[in-house]
Amino acid sequence: MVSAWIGLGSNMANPAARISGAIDRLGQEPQLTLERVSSLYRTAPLEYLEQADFINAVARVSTILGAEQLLERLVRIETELGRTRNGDRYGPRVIDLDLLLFSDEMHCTPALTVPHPRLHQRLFVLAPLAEIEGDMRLPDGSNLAIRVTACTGQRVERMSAAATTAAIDGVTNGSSY
Ligand code: A4P
Ligand code: MG
Repeated sequence: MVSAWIGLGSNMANPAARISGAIDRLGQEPQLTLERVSSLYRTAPLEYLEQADFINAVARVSTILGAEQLLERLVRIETELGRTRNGDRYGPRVIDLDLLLFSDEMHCTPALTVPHPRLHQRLFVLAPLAEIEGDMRLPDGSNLAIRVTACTGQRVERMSAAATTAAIDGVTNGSSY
């Protein structure tokens, strides 16, 4: 069994409900055990800025699958949950499941790069990861807590349990969702 960390993101069609549904779906996947899940975070878009805020979260699973098998499962679950790949790279998406870390492996093939290549500079990933893992050491030897403090100017808001429930139920306080 190894531990793996999955980043979840959505900014279309009730993203909080999408993330919550994807977490439930991960919990049902054979050969995977869902171990920890972060809060949901409302985050400003990075890369392609002209799009709605995202909801992001991170989950830790344990699995007997290999890294590439796990990625195949994630892609299958994305498709099942309505992801299509005809939009812009980095553009709006119904659900994105990224394999952030697979044990402490460093792995780079055309199909899969772990750690996820943009993990280190993205607070929307680092903040929920730090919530569930504290100051873990990343496979390159860097310290997660230090990486978090190095990410400045990125709007990332942890949602309370009440705000999460309201967002899942579609009560959004006038936001753009
Ligand atoms: N791939 C290689 N390594 C991995 C990995 N570790 N995890 C390959 C997942 N996929 C990996 O992915 C493109 C290709 O990367 C796949 O063929 C896969 O085999 P994709 O999911 O089809 O496309 P994508 O999601 O558009 O690309 P990517 O690279 O995952 O995009 P990002 O980097 O996730 O950026 N702003 C905020 N606030 N929150 C967000 O969640 N997300 C993005 C998307 C941009 N801005 C954002 C957010
Ligand atoms: Mg992706």
